Amino acid sequence: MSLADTARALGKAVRVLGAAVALTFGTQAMAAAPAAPAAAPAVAASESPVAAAAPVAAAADAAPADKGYYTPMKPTPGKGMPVDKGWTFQDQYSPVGDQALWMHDYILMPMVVGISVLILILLVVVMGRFNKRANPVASKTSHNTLIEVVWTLIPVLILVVIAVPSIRLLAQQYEPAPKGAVTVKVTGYQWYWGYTYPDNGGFEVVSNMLSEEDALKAGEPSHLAVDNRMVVPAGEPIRIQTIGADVIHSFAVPSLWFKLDAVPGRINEKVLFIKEPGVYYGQCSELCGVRHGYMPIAVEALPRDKFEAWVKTQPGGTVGEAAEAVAAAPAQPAA
Ligand SMILES: [Cu+2]
Repeated sequence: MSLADTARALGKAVRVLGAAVALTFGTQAMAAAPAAPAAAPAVAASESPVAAAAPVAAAADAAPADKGYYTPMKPTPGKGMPVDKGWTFQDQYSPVGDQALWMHDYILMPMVVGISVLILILLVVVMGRFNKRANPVASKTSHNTLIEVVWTLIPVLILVVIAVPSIRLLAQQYEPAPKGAVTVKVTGYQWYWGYTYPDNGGFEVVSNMLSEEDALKAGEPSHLAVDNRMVVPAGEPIRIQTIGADVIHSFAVPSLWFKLDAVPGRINEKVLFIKEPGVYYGQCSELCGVRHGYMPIAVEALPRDKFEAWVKTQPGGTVGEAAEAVAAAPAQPAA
């Protein structure tokens, strides 16, 4: 056992003893049910402190959940944000993004490059072999059935090959969120975002861009960091609804392959699935006025328990039965 392990074990043993004392004197602060069985092994804490401490530590962590707790997550450099000298898509953190990026990398780009090179070669050949100098007497050929069939069929086949993954991807993006999914209503304002949680008490989070100075101080990318993020659970489908309060905005997060216009007078809806916890940045992507470039988006995906703890920190924030049903439901399969 290293020195650090010993210190940690000692710390936990102290916590176990503290819990035992609290129970003895009937302190109500402790969550009684999970802590009670843990109190018994407290006597043996000096012998096997790690094993005995585990349930108590869990109880201690769970205790403040009733009032909720939240510490903004530090973004991971290069994840969910643009990178220096980046020239292609950002890494993807949603199943739709994985499939779309695969289609771009393995279907579209090879075809585009192949066709461009083929056409370039054909052009050069035609310029060299069929110019006026090489053919003083012009050919009178006007039809060639074989060539005409070939140059009709090949493009048709190419389009069919593109159509299959393309339509599959499109259909996947139109799949509605399952019943009971967390709903976030995203409202675009001139020039900031509002995130309303109708299933969790109806509170609205108003999100404004941080100044460059404040963003860098917080260790976040400037012009992308915000004061209040849109917090959502990771690993489950989320129902995003967008609307514009004044003009058309567009809610777009490149690393989640998500873009949905926010139009005044109508609600647009699309499912968002974030594979893992993290901070993902985006921007308004519809020219909406003078400060269009200064209304960034920051989405923070958290494990469900931490998301619920965040909800409880919000004014009137509740975690209802609908939210529990989603947690129990099987997650959307990765494509
Ligand atoms: Cu906008």
